[in-house]
Amino acid sequence: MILLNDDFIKREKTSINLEDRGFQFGDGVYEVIRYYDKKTFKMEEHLERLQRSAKNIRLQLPYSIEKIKNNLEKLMKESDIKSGNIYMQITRGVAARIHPFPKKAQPTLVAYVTPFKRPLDNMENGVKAHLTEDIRWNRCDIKSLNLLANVLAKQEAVDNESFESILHRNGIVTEGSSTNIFITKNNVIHTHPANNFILNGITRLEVIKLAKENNIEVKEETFTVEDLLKADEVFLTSTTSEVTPIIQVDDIIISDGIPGPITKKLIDLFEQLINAD
Ligand code: DCS
Repeated sequence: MILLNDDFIKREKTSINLEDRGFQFGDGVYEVIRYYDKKTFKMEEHLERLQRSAKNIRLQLPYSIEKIKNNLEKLMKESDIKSGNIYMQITRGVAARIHPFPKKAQPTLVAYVTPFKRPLDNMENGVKAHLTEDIRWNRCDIKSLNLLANVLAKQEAVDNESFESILHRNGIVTEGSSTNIFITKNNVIHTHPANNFILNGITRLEVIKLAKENNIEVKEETFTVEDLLKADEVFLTSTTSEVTPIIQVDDIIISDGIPGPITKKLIDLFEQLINAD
């Protein structure tokens, strides 16, 4: 089943209208929401961000947040996938292809679930990352469907046998192609502040909260590529990657190539949060 606007329909019966502005312009916003054992994780926070993203691109949501939430819960409950991701996107709808907002188009909401296993191996052993330039626009805080620069960066990671690309703007580390990046130095966590240069990840916010509750100092301040390469520990966060240690950035080995103590502690705390929620 997929959710198309307010209807639950069979996946085989879905088709994309070739004049949907999501398809032609990437004119829309999206969210990826995790669920574990048929329980959604931080659904409200994701929906609040969806509202903010929509407002920022001047897109009126077609339904109330309450209605969207209930429909997503139903989609998840009725699926035979026990643990997975809910993917949802809302576009500015179907209209003849002209750049300005169409006068009559109704937004198109599409959502479906996909199976997803927790990346336990990566979390335990850590992953390799690749450094590349952040060539995105200046509104990375909007979870927009336009992901071309992110796709190019992720492919560069794959080409370099890495799990993720770490992006930098003029030597300042912003985030990953689909993750937030953290470093630790002398027991203090550093991560880019939540401004227009990064997506303020839901996982990022939870990890900052967990760290502070456990008396680990967090500085939401910019840091440089040099700081990254000299860090004690590096890790990334996202809905699908949770907290994943980074043990190598290109040729530079981080924390002797094994996940460090602060990262491990946060992995444990995050796991407790999943189980408690
Ligand atoms: N930064 C970017 C650019 C992202 O695309 C994402 C999420 C994050 C950070 C982390 O945010 P969350 O903690 O809220 O997930 N990317 C989603 C995606 O496109 N696939 O999985 C998650």
